[in-house]
Amino acid sequence: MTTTESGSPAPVSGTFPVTDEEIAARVKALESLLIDKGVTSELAVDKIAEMYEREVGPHLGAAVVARAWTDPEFKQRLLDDATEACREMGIGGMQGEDMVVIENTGDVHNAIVCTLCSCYPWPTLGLPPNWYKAPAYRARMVKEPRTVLREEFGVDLPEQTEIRIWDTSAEVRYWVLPQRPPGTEDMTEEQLRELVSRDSMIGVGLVAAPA
Ligand SMILES: [Co+2]
Repeated sequence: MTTTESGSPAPVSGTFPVTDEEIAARVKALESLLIDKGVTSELAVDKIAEMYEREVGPHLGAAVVARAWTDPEFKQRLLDDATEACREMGIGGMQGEDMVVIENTGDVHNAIVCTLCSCYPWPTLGLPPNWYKAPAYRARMVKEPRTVLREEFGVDLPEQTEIRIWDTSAEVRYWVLPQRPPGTEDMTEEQLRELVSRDSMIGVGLVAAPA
């Protein structure tokens, strides 16, 4: 495979699939071929998919967030170099080589999108949800984020809150450190983890205070 100077795979001109449908069709074709040739089995393919659904998923990102909320030095390291800070916790790997975490505050709300395709920080958030890959989300989130957040995700931000949208790519995979909700001062890191949703780390949700 051709690689760019930064070491990430470069698209092969003219043959690179561009839509999710094309990618899905190619994956299916490859999967059938590999199974036919005895290279792999349906079970092995399912196991990989399952790993990304169960083992590698937003609960890992949630653990990182809970640690950042309770350990200011870790939080600083996370904001300085997310890939390295996650590695400290044993979290990393494919599609997470260059992660950047941005912090939500009372003044600024951040959210991520991949305008070109569906780049996403797999090691901390798992596989992207379908809507993240949808052309409507990718286009509208850039043009009218406040409306999308309110109408599609029920996040109604105050007018004075600035919204910043980060275009995640194969080179830089952004994700969001959500705000720690009030009323959680006495909670342990383990308890805090349970509060952190995938959507809050994409920036299309807020972390709700415990009932
Ligand atoms: Co992309």
